Amino acid sequence: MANSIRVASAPFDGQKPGTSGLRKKVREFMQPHYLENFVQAVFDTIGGGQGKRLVLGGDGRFGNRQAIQRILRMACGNGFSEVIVGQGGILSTPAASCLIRKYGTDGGLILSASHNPGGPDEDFGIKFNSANGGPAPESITAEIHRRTMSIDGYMTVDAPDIDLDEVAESLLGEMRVTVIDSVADYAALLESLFDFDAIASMLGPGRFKMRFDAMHAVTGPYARAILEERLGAPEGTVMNGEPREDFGGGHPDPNLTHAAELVELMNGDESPAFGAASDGDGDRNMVLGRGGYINPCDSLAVLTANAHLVPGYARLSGVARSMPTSRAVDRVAEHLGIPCYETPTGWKYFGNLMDDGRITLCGEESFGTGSNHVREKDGLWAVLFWLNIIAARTQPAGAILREHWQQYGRDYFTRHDYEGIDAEVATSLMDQLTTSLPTLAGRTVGDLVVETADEFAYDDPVDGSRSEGQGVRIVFEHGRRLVFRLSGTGTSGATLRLYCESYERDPTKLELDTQRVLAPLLEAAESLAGIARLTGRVAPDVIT
Ligand code: G16
Repeated sequence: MANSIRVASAPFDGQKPGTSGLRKKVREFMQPHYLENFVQAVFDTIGGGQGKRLVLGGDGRFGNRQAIQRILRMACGNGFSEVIVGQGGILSTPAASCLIRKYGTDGGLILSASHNPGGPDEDFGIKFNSANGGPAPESITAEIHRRTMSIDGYMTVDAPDIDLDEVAESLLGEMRVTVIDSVADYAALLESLFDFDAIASMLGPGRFKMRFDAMHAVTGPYARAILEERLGAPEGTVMNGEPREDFGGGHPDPNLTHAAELVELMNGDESPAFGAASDGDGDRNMVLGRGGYINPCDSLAVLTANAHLVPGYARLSGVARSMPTSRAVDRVAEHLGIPCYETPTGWKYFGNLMDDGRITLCGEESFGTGSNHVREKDGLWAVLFWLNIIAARTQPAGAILREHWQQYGRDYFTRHDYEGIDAEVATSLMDQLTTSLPTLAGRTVGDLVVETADEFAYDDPVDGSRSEGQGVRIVFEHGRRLVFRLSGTGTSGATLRLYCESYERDPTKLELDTQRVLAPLLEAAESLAGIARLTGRVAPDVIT
């Protein structure tokens, strides 16, 4: 019997959850009591742990296993009745969401800094998902933060480590610890949504060739089990499939810059027909056809337009996208006669809409696509959705995309990221921009005339809550649009994101170079915001 112990501690500054949980440098997390204070704040916020049940797992990054052991002891010290842990401490974010829902727990803790790099000098993170399986809403994260500012101790027990490697049940004091297969429940859920027979007959040896880049992150075991073992894709379809604590030294962000190995393969002479990659914790996805990358905004639109071909999605109640995401999906929703919601950046804003039955599919420009099967975005789900459509239409991904543009027109879209800029400079840039907003309408910038300029605020139609300061929008004639916002997921300095889009209907202009098409808008962004002038940066660090 392990007796609860109270350990005294003092508050740390800055334990404010960002867009997706608390993300900090590992060294910051390694300070004594740092992790415990945050976890205790979570437990206090949900009304204590007495008799409650929790899902626990992470993306396997440096610090994952130790953190799980410490949280298990704390859960016991706080009176939880059961913690369900992924084998080896591994759970992808969508798999954790699936388990919370399936086993009806009171929530879950996911240890991940998502697409941020891992290792002793890199990033760690922790996020709390509520009983619906989704990221805690702002009202809860704000309360967690408030609690961290006054915390003076946490509850734990003195007990040895639990064996995380065997699927088994054991007791820690009176608390049951259930180590569960990390993949099985999630794989079964996906199998219930897609036409696995059609996908399997397409993926069989000697047929359609694809590659999935797990980037040495959490999806390796999931992708191997589903794509290779269940769907029969040849061994080797999954590349970089061994999860590593430092993601093999890479940056597990599935975009054109960081998934360069896959991008090169897809552009090569003998390229596979389809390529995909996922991120650190398995919720993001990037998909590529032969020779071409499919922008996440377009991907959401194509999935919506073709959902009727997928068994689990015969009927859509509605769709949603984050505000900076292009309006490609809006056009499909209009055509289908279903509502399309515009939310702030952050998956947490989709949760209410899904719980209320208002939307079935949703997505973001930041390589996130998902549905109401869980309450997180889901990388492998998106890959299977694409494979299901390709199998049903017997057409390659690139052809499906081109036909989509012919029908709906194309929303050219790019995002330019300026990373690690001085936080004060970034704030003052945004302040200057915000201050100028009332004067912008009607102003000519280069050849473009500003129609509207405002700061995005969101009123949640389900619970009536309001979220302000969610990005600056400047809309020019013909719906051309610039959006500026500061990232809520970085861990050093500030990251400025500039989103840029322009709609094209002319069928002869649908396959032009994105950066060239958007160059006049990008120039307007520079003259309005003075990024180079204020930050000294002449080019973005990442372009997607
Ligand atoms: C998180 C959120 C996403 C968001 C992304 C980028 O993704 O869940 O909703 O779009 O961060 O956010 P920001 O622009 O504030 O950096 P992930 O995959 O990092 O958990």
